[in-house]
Amino acid sequence: MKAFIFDLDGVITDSAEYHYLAWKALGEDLGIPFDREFNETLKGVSRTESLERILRHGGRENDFSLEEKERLATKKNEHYVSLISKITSDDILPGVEAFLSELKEAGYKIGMASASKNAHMVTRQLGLLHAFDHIVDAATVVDSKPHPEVFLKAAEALAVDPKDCVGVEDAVAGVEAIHAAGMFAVGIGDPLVLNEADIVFTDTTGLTLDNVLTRN
Ligand code: B16
Ligand code: MG
Repeated sequence: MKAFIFDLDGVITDSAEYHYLAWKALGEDLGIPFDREFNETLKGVSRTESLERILRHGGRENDFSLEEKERLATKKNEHYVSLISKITSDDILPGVEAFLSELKEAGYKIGMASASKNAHMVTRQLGLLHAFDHIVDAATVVDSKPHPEVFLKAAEALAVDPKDCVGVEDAVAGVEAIHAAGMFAVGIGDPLVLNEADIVFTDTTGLTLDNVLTRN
């Protein structure tokens, strides 16, 4: 293995929680309440596709014009940005900084593959921009996860063959994208939900080079 490529939301920081709160508030405004179980199906999914899934979930998929849907997505994003504007390095998930340092010292390339258009902003807020050799976010990607494009672009920017990359993800769609890119998949979360991953750690404290390489 020569490179590690990380998802952002739910892996580096718990912004997945803020996405959930912002979508939930919008859903409630639209009379579409939903729970954490449904929210699992939104993780790693782009903003527009997430909105489509929520509208379908509430049987309201034909109730809004394209412009109205754009307004709804913007409203959610403004709420999300206001929630994450308060995050700091204290919001980096436990074990992540130590793991990033361990990888850097061991000479691995480090990339980010995020479906979020806010990835640079969130990473800057966390004080982690310097820790990544390259960040690919949704702004430069045509096909969202589970399509492999975002992981393949990160590998290309790092000049590493995808088969020599480890992808780290908290979302089912993300694990699928890692495998479709031909990479080794590390899941963070519930092993029953992320059962397609090659290794699953229930949380980020399991992330050490030893733990990953001995199971690889
Ligand atoms: P934005 P990741 C994803 O980021 C989130 O998991 C997903 O819930 C969100 O809808 C998506 O980014 C789009 O985010 O609205 O900020 O562009 O997990 O791939 O880092
Ligand atoms: Mg994620």
